[in-house]
Amino acid sequence: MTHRSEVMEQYVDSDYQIQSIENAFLHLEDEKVIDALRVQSTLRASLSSSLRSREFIEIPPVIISPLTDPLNHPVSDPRIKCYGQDLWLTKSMIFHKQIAVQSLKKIFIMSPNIRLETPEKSQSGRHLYEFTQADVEALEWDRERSMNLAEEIIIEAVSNVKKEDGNVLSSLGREIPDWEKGFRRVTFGDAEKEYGKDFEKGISEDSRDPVWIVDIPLHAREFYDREWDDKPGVLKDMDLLWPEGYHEALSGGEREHDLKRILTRISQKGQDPASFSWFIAAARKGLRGSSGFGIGVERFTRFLCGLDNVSKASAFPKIPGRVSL
Ligand code: ASN
Repeated sequence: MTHRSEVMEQYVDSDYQIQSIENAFLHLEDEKVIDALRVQSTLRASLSSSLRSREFIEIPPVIISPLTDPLNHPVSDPRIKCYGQDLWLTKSMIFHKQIAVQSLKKIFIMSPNIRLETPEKSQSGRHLYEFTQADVEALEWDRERSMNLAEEIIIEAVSNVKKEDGNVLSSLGREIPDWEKGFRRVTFGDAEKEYGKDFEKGISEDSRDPVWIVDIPLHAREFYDREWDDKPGVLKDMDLLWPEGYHEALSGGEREHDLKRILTRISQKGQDPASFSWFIAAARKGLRGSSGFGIGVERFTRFLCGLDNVSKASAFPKIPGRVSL
């Protein structure tokens, strides 16, 4: 029997930059990185205990699957062919969440995601091509309940980090105010009218508290978020923006679960239903509605610590366009 390894080549022609091994080790000696990882450890524990205390069950992450998030922006999709199946690295567990809540009802996953973003994203300070999201989903919850839960667990996490890592935050010169529940909400339409296309940056920079962006139009999102019955073309979804210019904190929404509507939405996006055959089979069997969200753990850490770059919130940061450990 012969063993053949399949090499997946992505961005082989791009102008990538090889990070030296010395730099990778120096990164782990950087005091800011050490502080950030300490804070992140408290953050993970807090998110997990907030969710567990509300009877959410943690399920293990899925790393490779025939089913993953199509996402609404171009990323390169590495595929592994094995056991006669095409498997993709997980970009998000959105469909697995929808399927798992049918029986588990309230779940969360500390989910590693791989998104091979274009190398230009290396300059954003906000992108890692391997990151973790705290991904949450609840059966028969509407968007309102998910937003309420997100506010509670975020406020609890900030308070726990201040309590347990107050000295770390002071050494970083970081002060975070105490927020009240009921974060401000702006519709996607109003945000765009006021700030133009790059409203995420404008709103985040102008705010001192987190801000919700709600009702994102269909063209700007994937097919799985549910459309309002009385507002066609507008989705029952939301993003949360961190204040002080730290951009996106989370994204989520109410999910489409009706087979006919799922098929229509896939075709509106010009996508191939064959890519989602496992999810379509689940919808054919019958899905109940759910809602949820995913919080970027490294971006949350970046905000908490006031870091200039999200790479400092990772022990082995994967920056698009760079090779690293
Ligand atoms: N986790 C997100 C959600 O729950 C989806 C994503 O990461 N694309 O909506």
